[in-house]
Amino acid sequence: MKIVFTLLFGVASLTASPTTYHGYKLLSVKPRTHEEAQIVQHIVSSWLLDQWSWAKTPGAGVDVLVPPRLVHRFRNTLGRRHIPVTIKINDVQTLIEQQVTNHKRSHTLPRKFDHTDYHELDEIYSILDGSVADFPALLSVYSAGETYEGRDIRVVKVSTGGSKPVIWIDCGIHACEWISTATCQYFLDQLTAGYGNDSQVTTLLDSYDFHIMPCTNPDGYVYTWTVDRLWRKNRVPNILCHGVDCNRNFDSDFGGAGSSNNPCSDYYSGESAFSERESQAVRGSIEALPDVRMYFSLHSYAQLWLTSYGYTEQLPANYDEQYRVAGVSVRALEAVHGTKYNYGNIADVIYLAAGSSADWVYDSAKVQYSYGIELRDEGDYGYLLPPEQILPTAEETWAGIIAGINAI
Ligand code: 0X9
Ligand code: ZN
Repeated sequence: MKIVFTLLFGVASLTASPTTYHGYKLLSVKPRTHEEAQIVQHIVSSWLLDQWSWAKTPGAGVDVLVPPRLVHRFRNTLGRRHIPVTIKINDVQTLIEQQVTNHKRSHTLPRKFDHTDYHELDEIYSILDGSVADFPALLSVYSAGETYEGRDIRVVKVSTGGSKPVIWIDCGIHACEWISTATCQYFLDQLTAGYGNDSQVTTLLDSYDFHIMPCTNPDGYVYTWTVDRLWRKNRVPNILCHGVDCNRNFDSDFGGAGSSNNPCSDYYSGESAFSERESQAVRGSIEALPDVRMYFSLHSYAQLWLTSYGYTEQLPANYDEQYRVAGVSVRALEAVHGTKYNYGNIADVIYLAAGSSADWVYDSAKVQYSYGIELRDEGDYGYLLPPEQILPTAEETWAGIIAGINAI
């Protein structure tokens, strides 16, 4: 995850001993002026800190992960300039242990969906196998490719038969964003349990096929369970460090703003567009489908419903229409648990991010409704969203997706 750590302790990480975050704090910094924001950015980049969130407007906080040896200095440096700093997570390792170490693996792999906890990859795939066995007429699984480490990148097709227009959903392209992977499992559960029982789901499946990629980056996901809970990229070996940010590897202004050509960066775009198995898998599956109507890529965190573009401040030709449908989704989402979302184009609402899947899908695969969704929360827990929030997060997101589909 962190450049400093990887460079200094690269040898340790080769032996795959778990990365620990004892004493690491997630601090929220609130610069009030442009000048203060620049000071914060300078400290973050020169101290090689790991920034978890970005502010589009001064006054909004940014979340920064600070190692114990720098916590005091960080707070003093900003305190002297009267820039407010508050603690969001007091000890990152404690939260990680609650989620990873305490996850009691049952002796037999689960075969049913469970939204009370996060699950390891083999558990997720076992649950999928169980569902296919339970709903053979509705579910089928196909492989979209194999990762560098030889893991299957699976797609679940939910179809009542024939060939209908497709809704595509992928989850977990960024390994540490566990709520994304968990939310895809909830969608599959809703679709299978709901067909014939829930009128909304039945109508949806009478009109559309769903293709859902529940874990787009399996190598990275396994690594977050075994070695580094905060790992983002895939696990290909580069010369100095591991991993490519798969959401910088698509052919949408590849290598442009918001991506890095440093293999040790969390935003490393890779050697060339589509150099990675994971982005190839998404491209290949989508290109194989004749009529994809909507694309959703689930991320965390920030509570945003994003449209293209990420690589430019310019707007797609049908922006007004995509924005309208995003608004419908966000209002439906908010109605479920009152969670507040912002929506709009990636470049305006979050930051410039070239090479993302959503932009490639819109520009090249010509899918007219292409959304990147940043799920809960707003940084109270960040990537370490407690398992108690899986169900409410998934419920509200599902409501947003259904409303969006019904609005096109
Ligand atoms: O930087 C990213 O790739 C996304 N943010 S994240 O914190 N999840 O890494 C934002 C990019 C926009 N989202 C999509 N294009 N899906
Ligand atoms: Zn992400």
